[in-house]
Amino acid sequence: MPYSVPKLETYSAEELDKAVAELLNALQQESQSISDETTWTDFRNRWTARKNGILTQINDGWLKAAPGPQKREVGQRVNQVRQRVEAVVEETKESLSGAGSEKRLKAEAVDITLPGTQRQLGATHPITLVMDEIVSVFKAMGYSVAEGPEIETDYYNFEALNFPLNHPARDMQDTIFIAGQEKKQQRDRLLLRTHTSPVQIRYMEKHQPPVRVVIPGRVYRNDAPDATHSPMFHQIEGLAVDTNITFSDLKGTLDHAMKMLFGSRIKTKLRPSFFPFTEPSAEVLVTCPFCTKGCRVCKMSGWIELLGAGMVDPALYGYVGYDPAKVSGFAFGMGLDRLAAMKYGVDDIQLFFHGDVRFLRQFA
Ligand code: FA5
Repeated sequence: MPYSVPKLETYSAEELDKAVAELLNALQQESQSISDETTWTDFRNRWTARKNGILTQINDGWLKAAPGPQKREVGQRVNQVRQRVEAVVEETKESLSGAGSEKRLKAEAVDITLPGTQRQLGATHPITLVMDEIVSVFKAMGYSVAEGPEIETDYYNFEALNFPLNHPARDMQDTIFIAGQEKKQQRDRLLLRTHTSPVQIRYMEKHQPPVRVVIPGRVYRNDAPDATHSPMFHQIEGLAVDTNITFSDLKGTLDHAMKMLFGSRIKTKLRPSFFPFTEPSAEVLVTCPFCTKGCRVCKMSGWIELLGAGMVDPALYGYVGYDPAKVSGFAFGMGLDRLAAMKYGVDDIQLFFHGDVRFLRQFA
């Protein structure tokens, strides 16, 4: 017989004791027949449903109907019963989900003795290989390494490097500008940096001489892609500022670096050039590492042009608060993509950026 709430006659302590004991006994028994979510829900509703649940029934049938003097006593008993019922409902729910999670654990068990999924390891990209190699050559000479933002202001990319506003020197590098900058002053307008030279200014703003730093990174120009051009390419910048730095320091440093990179037989020579931020400026050429008499790579000349360089134009020191009467320095900048192409005998720099695994695997 399923339990049903009895009517109380006398509301005496004995009658209450007996009724409560029967009720708790029924609660205990019914809770033991819970086997799954559905039987638990039925159980919970039967005991706690607001409308006609057993708790509601004892509230109405026992407490509300109790004569005034016994209300207090009956109220206490009803409360105890309520707490007990709620606790049993909660406990049975918990043990049910415990059983469920055990079932799930069993179903989802993993055999850890099986071999795992093999993930292939990547390898360093050839441009990064060359970049790392050059950085380590300069690190060995005591240079630090710095980086700067690829989205740059006109001020750092041009103005502070002595490219005057509206000067045709700006056309030397075809710039990719960020849209919607017209309302800003020219010097604050954003662009994709066309070279790593703006980091010279950023670095000198933050560091006092002596400065010796190399700055690798990505740069961007509005150049149509072909075998020797890419709209995104890589440069490494060098900067040394101290007292009494001379042009022969520049030549000696670059000559040593090129020998470290290409071998001790390599020679360097300088040819006059122009950059707004160096004075005097030079192009640096190295003897062809691939031949002694002339070949396809050096276009039969025996020499390869590798980088731009020069003495830091003293005008730059004014922008960063250095005293041009006290310090001097040199800077250089090298394109890494053409260098990597030359080093690995690749005839089109586009291959570096297509992400074709068959090409990249050769450098792994
Ligand atoms: C400069 O960018 C100067 N900032 C270098 C410099 C630094 C000079 C410090 C003096 C002192 P230039 O515009 O020549 O220089 O570019 C340098 C190198 O970038 C070139 O020699 C070339 O190797 C590479 N380069 C230029 N445009 C491209 C391109 N579209 N794709 C691939 N490489 C490029």
